[in-house]
Amino acid sequence: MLSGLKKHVVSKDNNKAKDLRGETEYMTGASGLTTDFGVKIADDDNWLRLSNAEDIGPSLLEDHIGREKIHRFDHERIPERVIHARGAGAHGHFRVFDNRAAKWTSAPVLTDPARTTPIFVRFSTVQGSRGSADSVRDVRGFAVKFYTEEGNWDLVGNDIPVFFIQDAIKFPDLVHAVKPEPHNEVPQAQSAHNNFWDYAGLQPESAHMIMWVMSDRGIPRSYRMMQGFGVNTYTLINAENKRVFVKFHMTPELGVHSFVWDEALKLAGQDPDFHRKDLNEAIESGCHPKWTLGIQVIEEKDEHSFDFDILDATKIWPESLVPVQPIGEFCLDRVVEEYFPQTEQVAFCTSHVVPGIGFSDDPLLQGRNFSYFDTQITRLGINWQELPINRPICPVMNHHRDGSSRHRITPGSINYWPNRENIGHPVSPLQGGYAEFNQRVEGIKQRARGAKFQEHYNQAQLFYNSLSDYEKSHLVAALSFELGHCDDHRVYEGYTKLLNNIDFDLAKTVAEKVNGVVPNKPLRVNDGKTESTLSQTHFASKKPTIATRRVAILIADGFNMVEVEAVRAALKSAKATSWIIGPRRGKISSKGTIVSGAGIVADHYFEDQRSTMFDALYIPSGPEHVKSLMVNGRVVHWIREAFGHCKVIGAIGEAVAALNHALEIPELQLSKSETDHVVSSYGVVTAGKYDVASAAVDVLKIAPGPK
Ligand code: HDD
Repeated sequence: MLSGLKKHVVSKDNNKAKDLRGETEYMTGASGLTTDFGVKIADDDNWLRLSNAEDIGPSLLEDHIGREKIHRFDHERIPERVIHARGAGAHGHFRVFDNRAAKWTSAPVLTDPARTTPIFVRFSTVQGSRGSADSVRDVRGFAVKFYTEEGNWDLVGNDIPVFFIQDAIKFPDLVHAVKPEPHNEVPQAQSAHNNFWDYAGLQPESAHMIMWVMSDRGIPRSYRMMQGFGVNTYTLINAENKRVFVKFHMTPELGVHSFVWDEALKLAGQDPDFHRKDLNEAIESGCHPKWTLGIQVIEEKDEHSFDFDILDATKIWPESLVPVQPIGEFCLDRVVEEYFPQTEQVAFCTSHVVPGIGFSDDPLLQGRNFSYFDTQITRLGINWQELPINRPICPVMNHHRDGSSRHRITPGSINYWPNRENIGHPVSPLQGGYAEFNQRVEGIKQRARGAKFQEHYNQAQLFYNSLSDYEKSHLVAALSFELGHCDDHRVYEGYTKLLNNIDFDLAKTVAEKVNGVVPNKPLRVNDGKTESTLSQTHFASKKPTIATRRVAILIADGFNMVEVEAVRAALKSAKATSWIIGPRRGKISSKGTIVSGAGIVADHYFEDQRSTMFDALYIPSGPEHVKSLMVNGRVVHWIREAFGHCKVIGAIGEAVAALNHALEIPELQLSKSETDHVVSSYGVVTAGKYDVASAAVDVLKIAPGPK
């Protein structure tokens, strides 16, 4: 139960936190309202105007206080990120386990176990605008800024280990195709439209990535339950100037879990901020999300030993060939104090690496290294690196000067190199200066990609084969949903044809659903190969825990208070959160005390929350309360919907009848007597009578499976 976290010292007072504190100004009641230039304001409600007792006259341009307020407001918005516009961030810290990575890299952030490196992480969706919903089907961004003592290192990754395209030159087309269509700006935060599937069908290199996005990975239950991947191939350089190729992996302690599709769709309307709130709720309750940082390493001599190109971002390095080696861990322990200066103004660049970490010739990474810096100039201005959230914790000294919104003051007459004072001089690699790896390169200048870059379906098939049956059925449903939203026959016919390169059954099932091209024979043989780490089930069952899971307790007047208190205590000790949902937000009387008024105050009522917002449902006993629950259509819907979304449901005594009434599933095993205690294969836990001793066990039984 998050035991690892206890060992992990919370470093709220790290160097970056101290740095940001210097910029933090608390508003207090004591000091009065002032202008931006510090003059106290006497009237903030009335524009200066000519008026008399009867008539309001014209407003005066002279009112510098009124003008300042409107000017500031008029310019509050900056361009949102062209992609990954919607995000949520948090602060934390990273530490390596030991110096095992020293054989590959000289970067102290990856090798010095005595160091704690402050980090800032921003999670995001890709397609939607800043105000779109969290739960939509999409790739999730997973960008980590390490504030190292040698400068900032940005690992700008996703929750999916591959990408849609191999070459950065295609990126604008990909983004144009997935974003809302240009003529009507529809749809928002969705890839389910003609342009995206048109593009995907004509770009078979995206096939592998499409399999991932259409799988349950595209609808994660929480940012805290996602893997993160650097995706591109980077390099590590050691003290002897030897280089290896590397891929970065981030594996969550809580396992990898997803919504079911119907849940995600509904949540987009019912609670569009679900992931953002979930992240803050967990951090504030002390359950700091944690990931292990692992690396896959390929020696230079083995670069060409695989049947895929290791610099191709549409390919994984299968873990059975190249194992992931855990080297450290990071956790998020502090929420942002204000969204805009931190989560909105944070800016990542793949080109920001520190000595000991380098790039590869991965053609996608090469283009990214140009694009990120460039986009920050549009978004934040040329001095974006001076913004508090972006500036490093180590000294910055150079001859860059001026530009819009320059903050730093650099006294002295020297702003160039070389200079007579030797100020701001380059530093040798031995003293920490960044040196590019001396790579030998030969070639012909041409627009071309290597032979292995031409193969697009092997790993798409490997991914599909590796899914469990229910994951496959979710994938089919997702593809059918998306193609079903395309009304141009060339689009859905084209994509269903392409699917037959991956798997015949997959292509046939989807094509039959969406009126696509139903194949009569496979285009390619399915070799049946699998890779266990590609299925979410691989990560879900390692350390089952209900920590941070949200449990709704449904009650009405006459509920059994003893049971509710005992279950809440058991949930609390397991670090889960429970919420009382009743017929009204207010006091609900407990069994036998309806007259005297004892009871519990409900956090919410049946209408203002929905089952989609919780991981499990619990209904205590009590004849009167169960009677009123059973005749409440909304409660019946709560139970049915939770069951349909594979949530764990617990019921005691009379409440068992409420489940029977709502679900009407004859084969569902429920307790039939006072001594009966049944855990059904559907994840429904029922008991005839409440037994305090077994409460803790029940709680553990509702640990979520690989949903
Ligand atoms: Fe990108 C943002 C991840 C390919 C160009 N990207 C952005 C963010 C993430 C990624 C997580 C949000 C960062 C934040 O929270 O501020 N991008 C990826 C991954 C890729 C990838 C994992 C494939 C391996 N990206 C990619 C390419 C290009 C870009 C090929 C351009 C050639 N990405 C951008 C961008 C963004 C961006 C336009 C928009 C906002 C920003 O950079 O800061 O420059």
